[in-house]
Amino acid sequence: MYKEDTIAAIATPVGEGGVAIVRISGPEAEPITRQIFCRSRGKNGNLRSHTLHHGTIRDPETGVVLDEVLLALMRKPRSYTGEDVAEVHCHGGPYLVRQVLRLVLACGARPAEHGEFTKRAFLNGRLDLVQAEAVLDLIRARTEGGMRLALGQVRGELSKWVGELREELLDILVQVEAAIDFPEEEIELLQREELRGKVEALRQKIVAIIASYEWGKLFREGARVCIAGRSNVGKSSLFNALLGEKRVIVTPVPGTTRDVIEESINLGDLPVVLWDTAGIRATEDPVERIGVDLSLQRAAEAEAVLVVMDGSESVSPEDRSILDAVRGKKGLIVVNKSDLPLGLDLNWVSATAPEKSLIQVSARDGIGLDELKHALRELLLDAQTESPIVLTNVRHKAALGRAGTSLAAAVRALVDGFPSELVAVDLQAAKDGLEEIIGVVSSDDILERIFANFCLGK
Ligand SMILES: Nc1nc2c(ncn2[C@@H]2O[C@H](COP(=O)(O)OP(=O)(O)OP(=O)(O)O)[C@@H](O)[C@H]2O)c(=O)[nH]1
Ligand SMILES: [Mg+2]
Repeated sequence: MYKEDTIAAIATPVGEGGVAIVRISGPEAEPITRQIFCRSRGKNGNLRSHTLHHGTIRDPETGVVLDEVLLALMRKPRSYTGEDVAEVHCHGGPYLVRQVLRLVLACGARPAEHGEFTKRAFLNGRLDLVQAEAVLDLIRARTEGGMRLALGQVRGELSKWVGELREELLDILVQVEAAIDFPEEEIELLQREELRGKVEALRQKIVAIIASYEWGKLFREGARVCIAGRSNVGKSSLFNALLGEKRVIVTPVPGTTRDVIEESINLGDLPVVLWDTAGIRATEDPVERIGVDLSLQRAAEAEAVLVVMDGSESVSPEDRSILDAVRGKKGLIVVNKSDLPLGLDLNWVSATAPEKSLIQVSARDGIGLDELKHALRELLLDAQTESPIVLTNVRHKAALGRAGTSLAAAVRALVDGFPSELVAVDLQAAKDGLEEIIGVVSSDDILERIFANFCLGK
């Protein structure tokens, strides 16, 4: 499984802070700590587990005191990793905490690899694979929504669901395998029909959860929204207004924005990655032309586009070509400069892009922005049904996809009257897919890949 050595890392972010934590895990965690820690009252004696001890860290070689610290000792198995864990809470100076770590390593610990603490927690059965991965999502969550989803998975909601599905599948598998072991009990027609119903019901459940992935992904990674339109209509002004700060340059000169600028905003609990782009127009300038190509490319990639039009001017050929380019794409028409007299034929716009709602705003005066944000959120979450269990991880989605495909094959084998052995093979494959998710079966390289994404000290 893994080498039972003792690992250590700084568990808090680099930089100055109130406290910084050096985390140590493994059989030598306590002996190493005892070499460098000195309890403030008397001798170290029996350091109680799951208790904070006040004292100093000193270099055992020179006797020099490095810092005044709190030490938390958590003896196995009730610790994050399931091994003996010690955490030294020292003052949060980057130099200081590195010195403490240096001492710990000098006393025999090895620097931990990315995610190694969480990997050990998994290998020791403290967490299953879904929960371990969700720890990473929790750390990375940027909004309430993302955090809620991750926390649900850390607590094991998805694992429980997959576990129940696996149990149901095992029940079915037992029936099918009985028919293999006792050929005279080859599955009866009636039983086949009953089994088919059960397998199909399982498959439906999986399909429904796979559909929740898109929804979960929006919350985890943020929805990508591209602001597009011809030059000078106020795209950058709108970008700044939505952001609430003067992030990009705004000028009356057409062709101000040349590159794609990216920033994050939250629409309630939904994180959004917002792109400001170069105005789309025919241009001889090679730099600007690259920008224009990029705008169109990003508009195609995004989950939704905000097509900005200048409400004070009539429709131009560029406006037409942009509306054409994003036809069929999820989006809104943002008619900007509502503080100026209306010069745009709104009826024409609605008739030309009937699938996109039209919203009038003034980026300059901040009018209509709340309505725009509300409509954008609705649009992004449209048709994405909230399900009790939400998939957020592409690995889980792929494994469930494989399980679903195998179940579909099993249904077909049952309908076509194939021998029980063949039905069992498909069911077994579906079971493997489910077990891969929670890590009942997992290969080393899958684990490597998963934990490499973690930070050091986690
Ligand atoms: N009156 C009025 N002027 C606006 C509004 N929004 C933007 N403008 C003006 O329109 C001009 C162009 O604004 P930008 O935000 O730079 O437009 P853009 O679409 O990003 O332009 P490019 O980057 O060149 O494609 C500037 O002079 C802005 O001050 C608005 O709501 N009302
Ligand atoms: Mg601009």
